[in-house]
Amino acid sequence: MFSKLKNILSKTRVSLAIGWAKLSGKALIDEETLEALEIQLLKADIGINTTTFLLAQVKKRANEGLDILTLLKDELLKLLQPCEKALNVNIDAKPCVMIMIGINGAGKTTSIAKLAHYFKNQKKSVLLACGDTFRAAAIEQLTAWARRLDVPFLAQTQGSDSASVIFDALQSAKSKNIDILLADTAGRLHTKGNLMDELKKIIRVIKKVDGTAPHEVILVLDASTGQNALQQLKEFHQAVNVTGLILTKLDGTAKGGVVFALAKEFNLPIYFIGCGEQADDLVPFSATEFVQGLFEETP
Ligand SMILES: Nc1nc2c(ncn2[C@@H]2O[C@H](COP(=O)(O)OP(=O)(O)O)[C@@H](O)[C@H]2O)c(=O)[nH]1
Ligand SMILES: [Mg+2]
Repeated sequence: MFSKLKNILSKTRVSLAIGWAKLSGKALIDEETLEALEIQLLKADIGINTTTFLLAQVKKRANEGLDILTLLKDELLKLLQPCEKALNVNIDAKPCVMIMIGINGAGKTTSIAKLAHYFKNQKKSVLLACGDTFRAAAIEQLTAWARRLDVPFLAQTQGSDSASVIFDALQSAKSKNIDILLADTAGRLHTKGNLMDELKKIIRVIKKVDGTAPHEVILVLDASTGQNALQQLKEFHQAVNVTGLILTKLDGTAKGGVVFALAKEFNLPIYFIGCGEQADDLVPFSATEFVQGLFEETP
C-alpha cells in the first residue's frame, strides 16, 4: 500500500525534492531558510494561506532545536490527521446511499466503479444509479463499468430526470435489500445554478424515501487542478453538504500540495486517493503515509 502511495506522489515529491535537499539539516530558522521553504510550499500548490500558516507554525517552534524539515513534517501531519477517516457503510440503512458529485472530468464515474469494486471485495452488495443523465457518454461509461465489474445498475435514457433515476434506483435497492446505492450525478448542466439545483432536488427526492439519506455526499476533486479544487469545494459545499472527499489524479500531478490547503480550509474527511484509471486504483487516505510519501526518496 505504502509503495503505491509513494508512486502516486512521485511528481509532487520530485518538484519538492531539490528544495528539501537545500533545507535538510537546517536547525537555524532564519529569514533566508523560511523564504526557501515558502517557495517550495507554493511550488507544490499548497497555496498562499496554508503556506503562511505553516511558516508561522514553524517559526513559533524555532527554539525547539529541531531541524526545519522535521518541524515542517510534523506540522503537515497535524494538518492532515483530522481528515483521515474511513468511509464507513451505514449498516442500519438499507441501502446506505452515497452520491458522487463534482465537475465534469473530476473522476466521479470512475470513482463509483472503484468504490463498487472495493465494496464488492468486502462482500457487500451494491447498485449503481446512472444519475448523470446530461451526457449519453456518461451513462454508457457507467453501464460498461457495471458489466465489467458484474454489479447491477439502473439507467434511463439521456435527458431523463436525474432525480427520478436515483429515486427509482433507491426503491429498487430497498426492495432487493442492497447494502449500498452508489449514485452518479452530472458535472455540468447549462449553468452552474442548474447543476446545484439539480443536486438539491436529488437530495430532496432521496429524503422522501429515506429521511436519513443520503448517508454520504462525496465530492470528487481532480487534484491536478491545484488551488482550483478549493473553489470547487467551496461552491459544492455551500449548495449541498459535502460529507467527504475523493481526490483523483494525484498520480499525474505535481500539485499534490493542494491536499493541505483543502484540509486547512475545510477539515472534511478525505476518504480515498485516486491513483489511476483501473478499478483497484483507489487508496484509503492515510495522513502519515501521505506526508512520508512527500519526503521519501524514490528508490
Ligand atoms: N490518472 C488518473 N486518471 C483518472 C483518475 N480518476 C479518473 N481518471 C480519468 O479521468 C477521466 C475522467 O473521469 P470520469 O470518471 O469520467 O469523470 P467524471 O466526468 O467526473 O465522471 C477518465 O479518463 C478517467 O479514466 C485517477 O485517479 N487517476
Ligand atoms: Mg461521469
